[in-house]
Amino acid sequence: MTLLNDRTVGLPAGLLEDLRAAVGEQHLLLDPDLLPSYEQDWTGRFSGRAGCVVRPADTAQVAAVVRACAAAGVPLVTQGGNTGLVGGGVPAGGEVVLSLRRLTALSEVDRAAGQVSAGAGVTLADLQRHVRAAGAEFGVDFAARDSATVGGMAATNAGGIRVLRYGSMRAQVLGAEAVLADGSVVTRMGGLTKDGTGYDLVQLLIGSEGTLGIVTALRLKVVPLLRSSCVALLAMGSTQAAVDLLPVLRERLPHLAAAELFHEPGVQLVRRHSGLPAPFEGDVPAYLLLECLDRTDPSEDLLELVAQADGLLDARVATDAASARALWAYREAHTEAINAEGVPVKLDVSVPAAALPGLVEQLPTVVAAVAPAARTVLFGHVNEGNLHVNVLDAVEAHDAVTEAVLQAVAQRAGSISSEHGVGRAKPAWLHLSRSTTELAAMRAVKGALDPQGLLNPGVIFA
Ligand code: 2HG
Ligand code: ZN
Repeated sequence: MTLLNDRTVGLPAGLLEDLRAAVGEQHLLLDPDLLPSYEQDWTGRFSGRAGCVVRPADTAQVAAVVRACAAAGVPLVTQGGNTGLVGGGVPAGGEVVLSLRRLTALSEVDRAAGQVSAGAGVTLADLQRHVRAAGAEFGVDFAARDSATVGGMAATNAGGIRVLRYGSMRAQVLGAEAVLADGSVVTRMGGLTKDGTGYDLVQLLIGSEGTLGIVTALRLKVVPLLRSSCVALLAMGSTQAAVDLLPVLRERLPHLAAAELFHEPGVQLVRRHSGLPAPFEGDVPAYLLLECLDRTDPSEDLLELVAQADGLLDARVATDAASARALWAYREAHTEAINAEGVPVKLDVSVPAAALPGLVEQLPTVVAAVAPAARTVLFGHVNEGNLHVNVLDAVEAHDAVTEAVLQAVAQRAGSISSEHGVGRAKPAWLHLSRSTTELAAMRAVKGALDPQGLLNPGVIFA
């Protein structure tokens, strides 16, 4: 039976038949009741109608879908776990949504090479469980681990809480399989750590947000599994004091695995929605969460640092796994607590570390100038100068808030997107971080690899 609805009537005749042949009746979704979860991001900030959704099972089926869409001239939007925060995996209207969540193959961990192969649809949590069972660890971690997929993480060059130790997603990727815009397949899954044979196509795809090709599998580095952890939550006298501590942390804590910064407005929201008790008595100017990971107990070094840290007002050190999780909750629950309050203007920026305290101080004023009733919540990954700027009660001033914040970032030689990508949210501001020459080169690459503009149109470039 062919189910036609007002979405699919826009698709050229024959395309639905080709898509059905490519993925099978069951995995071509046309029923309007089944589509909404693919048509909206979970924050409720981006939505658009899908022409249909296809759920291929492997690279060959992805290639068949892309060939069919290319022949029909119909654009595609690739989607993983749909945890993206810039609208890069949500249709704008009428595209074929290509969900890669069924590509869940995992290879055995190659102990000799320290590598594993994963299908694009493997969630971060499943990858972590898989490699841990083999006595290894994966070098990227963040709060959306249960839903985010490795394909989406590669597409956005995801960062998270372990970047200071292991680098972002790009640093974990040693190979990939990808379907190009004409349906041809590039397979470089050999995992060579040294390979000087010309352009690095795999790395070109990382961070390209599905605009240059569709990554269907990845060859990933694994890192040692370190079971001894020590977590401390520091109440700092100021953001400046937290930033001033960075060189000391790097010098004194060789096992440092996370350094997260947040502030009182975020903690208040987290407490309101989680019921967590106040971590310290009274308001705290800046919170710094530190985690050390090692083979043997790293707590001595961390305790020593805590005892001597300049600008420290108070500290809590977790002595067991449950109390470590409790301290992490103050940081990890930020995103959900913010969303429980309403739809935020959400920006992800980075500046040189030395410029971070000035930006933290200036942003609430900059926002208030264009949205007087707004509540600004700032948190992020302090070592990378990466700040998550969430502004509540300001949706009607979305573009003005975005403009004001991103200009303040650009004035400090920062990036308008640190780890979430450009997506559909920020193409209009890309020029603040990229020169005209760079943008022209990027467009040339896009034009060469996707001349019909079929892959994620409207993402990165307006
Ligand atoms: C995090 O660090 C994520 O928790 C999400 O990058 C940030 O919700 C956000 O703004
Ligand atoms: Zn983050």
